[in-house]
Amino acid sequence: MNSIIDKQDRKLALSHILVGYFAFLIGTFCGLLQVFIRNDAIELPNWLDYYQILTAHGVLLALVFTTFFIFGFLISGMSKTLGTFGPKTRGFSWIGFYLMVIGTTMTTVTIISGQASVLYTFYAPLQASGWFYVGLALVIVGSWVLGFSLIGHYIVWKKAHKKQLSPLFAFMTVATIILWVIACLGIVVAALFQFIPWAFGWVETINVELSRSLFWYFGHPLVYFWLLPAYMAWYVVVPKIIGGKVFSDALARLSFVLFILFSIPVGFHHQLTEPGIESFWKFLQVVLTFMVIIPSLMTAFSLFATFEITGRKKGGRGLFGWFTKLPWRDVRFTSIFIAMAFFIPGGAGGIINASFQMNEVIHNTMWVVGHFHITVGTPVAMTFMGITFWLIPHLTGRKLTKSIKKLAFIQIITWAIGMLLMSTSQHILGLLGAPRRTSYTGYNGNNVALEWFDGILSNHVTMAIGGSILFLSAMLLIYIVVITCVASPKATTEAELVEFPIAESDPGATPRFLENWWIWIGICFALIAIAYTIPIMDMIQHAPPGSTGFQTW
Ligand code: HAS
Repeated sequence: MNSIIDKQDRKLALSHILVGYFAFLIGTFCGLLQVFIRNDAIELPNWLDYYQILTAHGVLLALVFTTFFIFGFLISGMSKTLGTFGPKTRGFSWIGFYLMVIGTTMTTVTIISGQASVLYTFYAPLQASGWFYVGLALVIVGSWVLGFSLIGHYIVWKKAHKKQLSPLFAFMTVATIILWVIACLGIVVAALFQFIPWAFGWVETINVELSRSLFWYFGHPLVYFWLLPAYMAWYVVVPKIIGGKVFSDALARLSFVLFILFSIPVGFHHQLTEPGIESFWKFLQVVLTFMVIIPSLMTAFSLFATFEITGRKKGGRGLFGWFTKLPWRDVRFTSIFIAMAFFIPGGAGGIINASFQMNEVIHNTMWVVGHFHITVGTPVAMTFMGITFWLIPHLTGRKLTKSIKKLAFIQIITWAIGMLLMSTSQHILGLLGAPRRTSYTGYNGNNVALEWFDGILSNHVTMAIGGSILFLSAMLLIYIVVITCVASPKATTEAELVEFPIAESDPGATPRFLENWWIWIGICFALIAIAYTIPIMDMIQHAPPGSTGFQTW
């Protein structure tokens, strides 16, 4: 294992992370505008509209920031645990990076120029410029090139270490990339054979139900592509930070295998209220959704066990004495612990969403917006922040200074407060019936709608206060990123170098077949075939006339 990552690999990783944070900067500013627009508190210039901002917010944060940051983290960890990249791996990784940058730029230009106010789920029959879809396809292709170059690095290591289980970080990276590549098949087929020909006018109409189903075939595993790198930090980095070790190497690997199997054949749980899909297939995919909850619950169990064992080793007595022994003054731990804590209600909300009857109540309401701000917006994003505090200094060879640690604490506390206010009010608004994806409207003075704005601390005002605190916290984070990148003092000795924490994990009792990827890929495709073949065939064979494109902006 490298003590310090090779300079060339650090440059590659840092480039990804900085592009990710540039997208984060623009995306969070859009978020601030949104909460004020929804309160009718600001008037936009006529060349800009709410749906343009909302599209930019979703694409730049949910698709761009996450993808670039994730690859920056995976590149660092793979170089750390498997050794320096060979020239081929590094060369292909740079190609993947530039493809993603070009694709992101194309997509962002179409949004800013008002040709793609279709939101990040780009539901047809809303039709964006064809270059929007080409740009997204390039981001996906670039991420595949990156993914395969990391798998290439893994294969080189495996050849040199026959019969050995790979280090846990590398195993989890490969599992995440397998999940990502299989999940992207849906969106690549939709983009290449539906959206791009339709948007460029080569075909008149689009099969809307099919395009949405292919999107959600991709859209739900997309959330695990976000979550699994966070879980990698939870499983492999946090135990090292708290002075412990991985609770169970086998459980950690099994949980990632279960995500490969169950995270894809569940997309219909985003379409439970949609006609055109028979109830049986929705029901089957809801059952599979509840299967995909299991690896998350296994993770929760494993984390609690890690904390308790480590806390007791440090002298924690009684039922909860171990809790006080955890390193609360270490922002690298506390940030990620808060992220985990948010995932308890976030995950519980997911279970409500997936319950057929309850989905009828919350679908397309602000409840869902509240859900994803305490899933991707905090467990994932705040874990990425917790990683950032040490990863950027590690990659730049700069110190993690006391002042930065203090600012980092302020940043995570303000993020947690802002998110608590904003997400809670969004959940309540959803239960009161407030729809998502709408700009400000009083519905002609309708009493029910006016209730959403009732009182000084109405849910909308609370959402705006929470959103404003989040924005300030985000700006503080950007300041921390810039300072740790270019201004913090350089480490002059080995001891001053910020480590990349990797916990010890004992694979002694781990069954070797867990690393036989072809078994898991085969079962994954079998489950996908069972869950999707007949309903997708039905959507094609009994396709309605299809829709031309609409630009409602
Ligand atoms: Fe979700 C909608 C169901 C997880 C993100 N979800 C969304 C959307 C996004 C999103 C972005 O069934 C909106 C998409 C759109 O724009 O329309 N979601 C689930 C389910 C899970 C789930 C069942 N979602 C996530 C994750 C996300 C994410 C993770 C991002 C990272 N979601 C849905 C459904 C919809 C939906 C429907 C569609 C709603 C609609 O109708 O539109 C499960 O994976 C959740 C399992 C997790 C748990 C929690 C386990 C707890 C853990 C933390 C333990 C912490 C510890 C630390 C131990 C059951 C692992 C110590 C803590 C202490 C406090 C001591």
